[in-house]
Amino acid sequence: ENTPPVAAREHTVESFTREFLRELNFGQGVDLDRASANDKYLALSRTVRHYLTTRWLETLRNQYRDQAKTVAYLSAEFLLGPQLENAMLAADLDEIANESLRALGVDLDELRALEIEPGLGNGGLGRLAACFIDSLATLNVPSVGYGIRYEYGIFRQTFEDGAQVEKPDTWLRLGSPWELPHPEHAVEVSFGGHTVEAEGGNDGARTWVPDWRVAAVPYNYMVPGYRNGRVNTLRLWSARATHEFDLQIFNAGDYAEAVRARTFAENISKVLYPEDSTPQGKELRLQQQYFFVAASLRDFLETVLPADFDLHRLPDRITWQLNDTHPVIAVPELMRILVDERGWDWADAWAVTQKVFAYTCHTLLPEALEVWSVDLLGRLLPRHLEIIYRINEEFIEEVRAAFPGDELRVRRMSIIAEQPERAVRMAHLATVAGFKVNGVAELHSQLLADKVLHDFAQMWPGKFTNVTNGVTPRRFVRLANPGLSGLITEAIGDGWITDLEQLRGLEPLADDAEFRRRFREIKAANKRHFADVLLARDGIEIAGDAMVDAMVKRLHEYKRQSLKLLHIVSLYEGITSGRIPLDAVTPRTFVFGAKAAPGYVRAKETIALINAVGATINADASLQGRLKVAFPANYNVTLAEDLVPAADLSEQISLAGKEASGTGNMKFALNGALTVGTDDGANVEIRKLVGDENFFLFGMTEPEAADLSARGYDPGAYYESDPQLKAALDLLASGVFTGGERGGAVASIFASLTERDRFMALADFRSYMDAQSRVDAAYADHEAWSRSAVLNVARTGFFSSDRSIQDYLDRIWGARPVTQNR
Ligand code: 26Q
Repeated sequence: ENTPPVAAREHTVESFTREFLRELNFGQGVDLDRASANDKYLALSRTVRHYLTTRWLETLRNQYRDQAKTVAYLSAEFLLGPQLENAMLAADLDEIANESLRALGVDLDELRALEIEPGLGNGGLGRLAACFIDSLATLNVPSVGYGIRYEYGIFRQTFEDGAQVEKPDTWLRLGSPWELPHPEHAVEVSFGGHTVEAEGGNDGARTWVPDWRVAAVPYNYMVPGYRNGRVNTLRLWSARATHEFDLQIFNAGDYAEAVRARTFAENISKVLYPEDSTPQGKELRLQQQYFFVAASLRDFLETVLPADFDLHRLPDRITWQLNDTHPVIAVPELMRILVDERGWDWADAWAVTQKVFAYTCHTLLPEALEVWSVDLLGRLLPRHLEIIYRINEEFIEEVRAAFPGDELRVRRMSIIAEQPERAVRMAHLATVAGFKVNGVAELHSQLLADKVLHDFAQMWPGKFTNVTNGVTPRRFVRLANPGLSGLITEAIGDGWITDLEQLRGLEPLADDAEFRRRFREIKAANKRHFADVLLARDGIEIAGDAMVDAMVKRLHEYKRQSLKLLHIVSLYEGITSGRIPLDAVTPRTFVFGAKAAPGYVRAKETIALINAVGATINADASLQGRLKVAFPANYNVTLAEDLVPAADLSEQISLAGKEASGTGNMKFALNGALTVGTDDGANVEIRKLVGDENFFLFGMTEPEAADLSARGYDPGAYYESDPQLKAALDLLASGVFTGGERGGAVASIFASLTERDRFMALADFRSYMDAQSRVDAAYADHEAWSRSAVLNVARTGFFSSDRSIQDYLDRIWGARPVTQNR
């Protein structure tokens, strides 16, 4: 209240130029004519940041003054993507900066290209967190994101002879102008040791005697709302050795050991785990989880709340939203704080704890549900394990009371699994402690309640809800697709940027030939731009005007990149065998983007095979360039922003019932690509909104897939009975794509598809090929295709992450927007 507000920077070209040169001179210590491109990039970024700073400080002051209910989004991943453009857009500086730099003879595009994106996430879950904090700020919700500042984000993918090779992601090497470290606000996080009887005598209390500690240093990032005067905070924690750590060991005289020990502590935030579906129970991963959760809870309880705050009122002040089970250790941590540190009785602490956490589940695959062995958890967090045991005891009593005599149910529901080893089921803990549990698309939420967490939904039907995912229209339409954005704004004004349902206003224009012509022109320009990017970035040459058919997502068997590959191989087989006349083939560029978890052998084999097929097809002159396969390495947010606006066709072909939601599907539809997809995840909702005639549906439904799997799926039967499928698979197996080599990846993928395949790719092959024929036929009619494309844009405004956040507010958080002074 007493701090005088900082004067806001003036929004003029002169003022911007002055600030930029000041940053260059005083921040980088260089003159304009001697400055490197990186100097200019850093100076520009800091200049833009400073324009937002006044609002940021104001937001923080208001947050402290208002003591409004706050949402803390706890996530092990935030896949932010490039920051500069987004910050310029939010601060309304795009035009001013452009003009200022042009006058100085500085090429803004060259500087933008220098930014290394913070890749602090694996894929969908991490990108969702980034979209959500953008929408929270834009919707004026008092909120804060908490996560980990990994020194190395998701690995940089390279290809060597078509095989994935991982390189470290050194995103911090040229400086990091978007973060503000606060070592003076470091908090300590403890690990290991044992527990002893407590002094206080309150029910449930014990005392934890840890045996090592690390410091968690906060790094703050600004999260600007879209031109609404709010700038929220994302707080990422970095691990540092504590001084105590040093003293103990340095005093013992072993210098080398002391330095090694520092490294051990600082390892905690060193690297993002690149697995996203079959996580190993690695000790360092659990350290990461507790590290950021313990620091984040302390931060909120001790610095955001006033010192005299009565924690019984905690549910009025906070919801901790748990992004999957990764932060679920927060539950026993809060219990430990209330019972052991604050002296509350167990029952009081549990009553409050049950009102402050909500859990979002992002999967349906049983192998992706996190479990931690009791052995490991007890060694690293002995007190937390005791607390989990007691939570479980009381929970099991509740189950027995509700379902007397049903011991099988008790075993199924227990937080502790007994087989194959004794372990904590984090999803059960989250479901027991959370006041709400949500899935991320209608179908997913239904399957959660009916299958994955059925017993829990029977016990607490009111606890389960759905919030369908969304994506931020600022980044994925306004910034990524300036051409389309201009066309939309010209037609319906610019309100759509913060109220995406307004895109509905475009519907009548789907029937306007002139509008469609302009829409096609923009798509064509986006394709040329994407072709330029591929050439410059990867040396990949593609036709500027072929259909862009995109499948970009993590490499997973359930997502079925191999089914896409079979389509390509089948086309090639048809052409080379003379069954398909070349002039009947729609020119297509198949674009793949996919990282495989480093230890996921079959996923890596699939990558190698896609590259082998691609190399063969791309080199085959007899195709006259009609088919191309482009697999740029290291697909990331930066590349997505160039690909998505260029795409004609979006491939969303997971086995029904396996993809929780998907969010790439939304980005493509919003940019006017049509979807070829299964009845899975959010595809279901996309199709319902755009209409069957504007969507290429294929494949089994979820009940059909579940039924086939239960009856016994026999891939051999499909192989034998569909001559085209057999021909494609045989061509693959023949070794023509691999220089005669029939072993290795070829043999392995052939066997995985034809022997036993949990994801039943061959069962959907025929229907997929038929859908692709419908795609070709539809694409041939440019007018009808662009009409469908415009309708896809007009009807998918629902998939704004602003709408998702509004749903979270209404169905889960019960928090309210707090408007800033503008
Ligand atoms: C867990 C423990 C140890 C190591 C790694 C992990 C881990 C890390 C990342 C487990 C899972 C993930 C990521 C999961 C993910 O991205 N899921 C996707 O979430 C999207 C947003 O809801 C959905 O759209 C996708 O359908 C879902 O696959």
